Amino acid sequence: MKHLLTVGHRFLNKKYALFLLTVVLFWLKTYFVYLTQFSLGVNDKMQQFLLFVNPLSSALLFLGIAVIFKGRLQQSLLIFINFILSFWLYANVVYYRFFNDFITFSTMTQSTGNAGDLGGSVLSLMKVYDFLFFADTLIVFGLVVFKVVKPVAERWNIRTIFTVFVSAIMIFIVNLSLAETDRPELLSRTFDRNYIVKYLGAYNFAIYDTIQNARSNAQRAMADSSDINDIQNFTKSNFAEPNPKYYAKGKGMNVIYISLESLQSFIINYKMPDGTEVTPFLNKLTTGADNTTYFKNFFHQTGSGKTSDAEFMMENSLFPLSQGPVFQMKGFNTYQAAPAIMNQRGYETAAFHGNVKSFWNRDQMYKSLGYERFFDSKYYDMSAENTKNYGMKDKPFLKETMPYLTNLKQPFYSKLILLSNHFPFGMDKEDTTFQPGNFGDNVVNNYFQSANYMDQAIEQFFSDLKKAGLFDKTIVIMYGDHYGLSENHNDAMAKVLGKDQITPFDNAQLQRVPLFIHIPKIAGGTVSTYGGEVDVRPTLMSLLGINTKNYIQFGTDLFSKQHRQIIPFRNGDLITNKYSIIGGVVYDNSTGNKTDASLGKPYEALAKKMLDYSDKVIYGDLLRFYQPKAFVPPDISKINYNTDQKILPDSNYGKTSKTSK
Ligand code: GP9
Ligand code: MN
Repeated sequence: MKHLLTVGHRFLNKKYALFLLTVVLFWLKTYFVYLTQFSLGVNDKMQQFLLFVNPLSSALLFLGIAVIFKGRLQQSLLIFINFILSFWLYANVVYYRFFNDFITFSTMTQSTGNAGDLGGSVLSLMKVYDFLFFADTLIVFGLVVFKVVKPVAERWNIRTIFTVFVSAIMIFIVNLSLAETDRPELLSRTFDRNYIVKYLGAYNFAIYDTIQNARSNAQRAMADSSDINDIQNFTKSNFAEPNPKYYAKGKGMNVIYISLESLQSFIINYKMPDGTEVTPFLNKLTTGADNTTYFKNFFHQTGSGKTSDAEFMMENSLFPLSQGPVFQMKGFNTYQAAPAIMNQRGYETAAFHGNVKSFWNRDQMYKSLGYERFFDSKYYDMSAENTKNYGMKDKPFLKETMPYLTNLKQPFYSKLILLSNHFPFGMDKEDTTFQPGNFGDNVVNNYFQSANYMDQAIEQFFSDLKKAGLFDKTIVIMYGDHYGLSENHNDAMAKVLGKDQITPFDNAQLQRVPLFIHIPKIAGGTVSTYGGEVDVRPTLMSLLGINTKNYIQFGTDLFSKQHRQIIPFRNGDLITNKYSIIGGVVYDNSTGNKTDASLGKPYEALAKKMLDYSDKVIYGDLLRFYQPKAFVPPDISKINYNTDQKILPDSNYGKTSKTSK
């Protein structure tokens, strides 16, 4: 025993020992905390490996600072740095216990309620055993204070110090490249804060978040209140006067948006080779059933923020960004979004989505958009049979949403985001009897099955709305958020569409997504007006009888006679009712053939102006300088999705028939 102690003692007094011991203890502690304190959704061997490795580079990088110095200072710095890092990790643990999320720069500095929410409850979130989060700090502290380890008198050799930092950087680079292989575009798109922590660690996440935040603040600081003037003139002069046939026809009614995950228009009225329809219910709506209008020339305009970009356009009539998801990058801007507009007119506002609230930074952005309530996965039965990839399958999701919906104060403005028709579209056997396609590509084949499932889910939902007595006093807007089948599947898509190949022109046409608008008492049918996601907010506002002439918006009312049929995309392409301008080449829509490039010029100039102005609004956070008359921005500090939302599912729902129908 005594011998062992001497050996240990001798080892600890080697020049590099205390540093190495601190690094290893800290590394293992962090890994243990990841495993036990956060639910990071680690689901493959690579992710397991990265979770284990990722604390190492941070440990070497930060603790490495200590070894630039010698003697007692080196020891004190090791303890101090270890303490700061441990404290940061512990702060995240406590924050996570309450918010199920990680601390970000903005939640700390902005008075948006989050940090305030914690306030007095911090103590109640702390547990007796929490000192263990500092176990490594305490061990190293003990070794130093009780002089088990003596200070190293001589300075480390420069090359060794260098090696420490180079190893930290090398390990980080390998970590990042493996992470990007497992999850492409991790840093440029973020997805969910959980993902960055899972792949790169809590410390790297803090660095990443600080850089993003600094960049955002710099863009904002450069903006000036006069920057909004030209933009205001532009949007005002491009305002499309509402069509009296539709204006205010939905005044005072409820609103339900349904985001149809990855649904493309080609599937509407498509028949499988044996003649089976894929979406029989939606097909019926295209004939005007249920007072529904179908827009067959409607396009998604999303960028890398996919679903969230679509949501952004629908509610702000601004374009998403060409780089990075606007939900992630500009979640704290001032907006004048539809939920906020309706909320101050007495509407209750609620969003429903069967995935964790932090995905696409929704929990922050929804507050800025003015959503009072956000029902995320916490409110749903996320059992294995109800979920696949990201979260809830559409049928149980819509079923479980109903009793919340019927319990909202009317009129309400709500948004339901479907999820199960998501890449790669494979389904559980028990959920479908629909035969997959046979086009030589499993993703494409399964898409039909999964879209059919969504169609059934919506049919059921429509019937539930009728049973609950909501259907005749609710505007329902359903839209495909973005494409489901990327260009990588064009070989199979050519077979699906009976073409030899998919040309760039065809590909642009495939960006059509369905838009259905159910307006009680208004006759529906299929219309061929061209439009895109930015056009929906002005359309809805007209239906609700709200004049948006003084709002900054880049779309125009789809029902207006003055509606502008131009659809700019974030990759620089654009489509009008006459032309498709793809990679600078102008095609005539009616023939699909190339035509005179000069014909596209005026449209290109207009599209560029729209995108540039929209970017200016977002990067400069310009809406903080301007408020349309009678608009009051949401009071974000009053919105809280974390504690009980004081709403339960309607306990009477389904028991008694609310209608006499
Ligand atoms: C995730 C859901 C799907 O919550 O919105 O995201 P997507 O990949 O379609 O943007
Ligand atoms: Mn989506």
